[in-house]
Amino acid sequence: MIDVYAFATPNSIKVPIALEELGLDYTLHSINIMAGGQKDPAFLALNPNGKVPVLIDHDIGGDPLVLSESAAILIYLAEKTGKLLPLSGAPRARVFEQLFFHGTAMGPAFGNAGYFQKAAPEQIPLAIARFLGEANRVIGVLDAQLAKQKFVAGDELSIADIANFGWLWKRDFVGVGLGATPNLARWFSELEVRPAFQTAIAKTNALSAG
Ligand SMILES: N[C@@H](CCC(=O)N[C@@H](CS)C(=O)NCC(=O)O)C(=O)O
Repeated sequence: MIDVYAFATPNSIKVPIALEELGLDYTLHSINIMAGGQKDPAFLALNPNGKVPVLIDHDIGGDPLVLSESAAILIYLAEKTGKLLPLSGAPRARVFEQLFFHGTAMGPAFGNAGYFQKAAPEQIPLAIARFLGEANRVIGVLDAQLAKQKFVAGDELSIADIANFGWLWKRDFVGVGLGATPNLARWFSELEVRPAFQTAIAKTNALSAG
């Protein structure tokens, strides 16, 4: 049995997408980060960092595994199933390359671009220019990558695609479009119609509906 604590956010949705692609059963629990649910003591006991997503795997023999950090969760699920991550060598290194690029380049750029435009208590033009510029630069890098191959790390769907999809799914919050990145637009439209992605999007959106 797998439990996932999440909300309709870019980092949360990666986990249900991976679980749907992998065909694993799970139960989704809503942590309303707009109402401070991520700071409740019960949730902080699961993730002292106070952020979604968190996954609990009860079926590992002994104590359940309580895991935070979306990229770590994606790697865990890929290794548990032997799917969405090549087992060795260059193909595996390429997936990690793209996963770390996502975590260190896209994640901070998109998160800060959205924050400084939509959530910050004051408008700081330099901060907006810096992070929005970086967000657009990052999608240009991905666009060039996707001109050469079907998926971000090669010719097979991997956890690196799932990681990048989350923030692009929420690109309106960031103020980023896909009009100038046709290869990234092609990749996004191919992913979002996959049945597993459709199911995960519906289930994740429902977390914020209540
Ligand atoms: N590095 C973390 C980032 C998680 C994160 O930033 N989660 C956001 C939602 S996408 C959150 O919980 N925000 C609430 C807060 O920061 O208080 C991951 O990849 O899981």
